[in-house]
Amino acid sequence: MKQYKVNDVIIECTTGDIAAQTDMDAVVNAANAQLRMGGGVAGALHRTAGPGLEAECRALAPIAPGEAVISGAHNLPNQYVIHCLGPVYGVDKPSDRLLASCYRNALLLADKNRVTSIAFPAISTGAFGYPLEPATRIAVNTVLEMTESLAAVKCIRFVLFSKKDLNIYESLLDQLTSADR
Ligand code: AR6
Repeated sequence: MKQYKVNDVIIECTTGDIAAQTDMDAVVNAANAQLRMGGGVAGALHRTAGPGLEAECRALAPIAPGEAVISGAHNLPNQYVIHCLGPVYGVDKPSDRLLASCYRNALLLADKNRVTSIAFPAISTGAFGYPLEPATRIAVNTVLEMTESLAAVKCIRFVLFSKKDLNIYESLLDQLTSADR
């Protein structure tokens, strides 16, 4: 797995399943507003977590685009799930700011809860239609900016579904962090 170190935070990229990140304190859900099961990332996380996750989430819903809330992880191999509602591309505007808020708010919430490691999927790039390249630039730039102010979070992992998506993340991180390595 490729790793980058920025401001004492390790940033990693890998392909895989967000529901199988056994070494991470927290995983991020690309949620729907009602924090229900759904497909994609939300389906994978809720299926593995079991019905207790939906039950806990009832009191936290609904959330608005750009927001993040935290719950327990139930049967997932983590301590917490941080649920973010990404923007529906071209519908929830400004989509770029709302997507950046997801990453920022998720990291602020993680740090507040003393999470040391957190895994993100590519929020909004599936059912919500955000093109992967601009979404990657927002994800990576926001995470890089946030490394300056994080106290507890020491490892941030991007979990991508395909090798093609991974290559887009890695080439951007290569480009943006070359001065740090
Ligand atoms: N692990 C990692 N990445 C995944 C996984 C997985 N198990 N499954 C899909 N991806 P999406 P969104 C990738 O649709 O666009 C849901 O139904 C996928 O290839 O999960 O924010 C919710 O209920 C894509 O690149 O999230 C919401 O209604 C990325 O994860 C809505 O979809 C995000 O795809 C949220 O849509």
